[in-house]
Amino acid sequence: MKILAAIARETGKPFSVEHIEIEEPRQDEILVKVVATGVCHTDLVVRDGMMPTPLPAVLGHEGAGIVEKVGAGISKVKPGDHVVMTFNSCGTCPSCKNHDISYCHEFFPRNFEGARSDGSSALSQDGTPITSNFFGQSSFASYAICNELNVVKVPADIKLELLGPLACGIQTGAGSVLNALQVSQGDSFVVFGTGSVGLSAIMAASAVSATTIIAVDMNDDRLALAKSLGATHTINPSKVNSTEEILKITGYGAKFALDTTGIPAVIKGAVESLAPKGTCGILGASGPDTEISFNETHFMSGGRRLMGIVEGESNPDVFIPELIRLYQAGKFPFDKLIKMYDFQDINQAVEDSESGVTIKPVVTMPAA
Ligand code: CXF
Ligand code: ZN
Repeated sequence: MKILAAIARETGKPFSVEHIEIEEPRQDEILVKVVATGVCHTDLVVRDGMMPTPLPAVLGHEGAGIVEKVGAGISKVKPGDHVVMTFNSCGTCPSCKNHDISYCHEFFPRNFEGARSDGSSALSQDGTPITSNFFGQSSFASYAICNELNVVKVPADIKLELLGPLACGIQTGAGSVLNALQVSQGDSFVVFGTGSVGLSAIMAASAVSATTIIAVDMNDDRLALAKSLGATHTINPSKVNSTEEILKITGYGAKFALDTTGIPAVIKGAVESLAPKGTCGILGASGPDTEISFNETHFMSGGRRLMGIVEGESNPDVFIPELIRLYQAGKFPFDKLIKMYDFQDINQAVEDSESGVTIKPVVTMPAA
């Protein structure tokens, strides 16, 4: 079948919207008519050649759409179901067996290799294969093929266009708070970086009534937005020393910190801002050679902890519907982060995301 897709053809260059071909779904695959897809920082990292995903590629990994067709072996969803497509996993390794699927032992090949596990591609143009199956979906396209492990059924009574970002960026921020760090009522929590992940973390901390929620960012407009979404305090580290401020606000330091930037100096500050027995989560994808350091005595003597977090340690079949319920209850207004763009304008969406004009761009497919 012919589909419309945004192709990353050359490193660092804009996407090119073209017609290509998609195969029929195999017996263990699901064909989804894509309605909208969020743009995530990871799509841009891959476009920029910082991961070994081969180009030309159809990227996109926050897809939302309607099931069009299923292979004979599919029972989880049926044509007509509303779904989002999340990260892929193998389903059989020790992590997957233990429901820790974001730590799938095959996370990298299943999400970044850009092919089915047998090496084949579901996408081609004039007979030449194009990298497909990015995060088990490649959803910058009018149709995408996914599988039972990364498809999540969502209710049909909520605007589907909004839901794609729940499948990566928003579940990463909210899940880091609710699943990984397990921030709860009365806790103090500080987040470094107020992009879509950081702001989702703030909304989640607010939803569970953390008492002190501190947002740290150099951008005053973002700090104002963070406040409107539940931050109790904001700090601009270009104006004041953030560690000193956090110690002043909390007394002993924060019980929980979350770095969303992946910047070593920021992570150092996040660890230094922890109270004794406090935990710092890190989730930024900063490239394969980045190393971090912090003071050994301070870290050890306070029993402090550092935790790597992928995809908010989410079990998406459970967590995404939970986030939708919180949204419907008015406790998780993630729609405030989203701006919609026509699919044809995907490069404008990317530009606005990179300049900070838009927090979470979502590209919507033409109706026909
Ligand atoms: C990524 C972030 C870096 C680690 C792998 C998962 N998440 C999606 O954008
Ligand atoms: Zn992502």
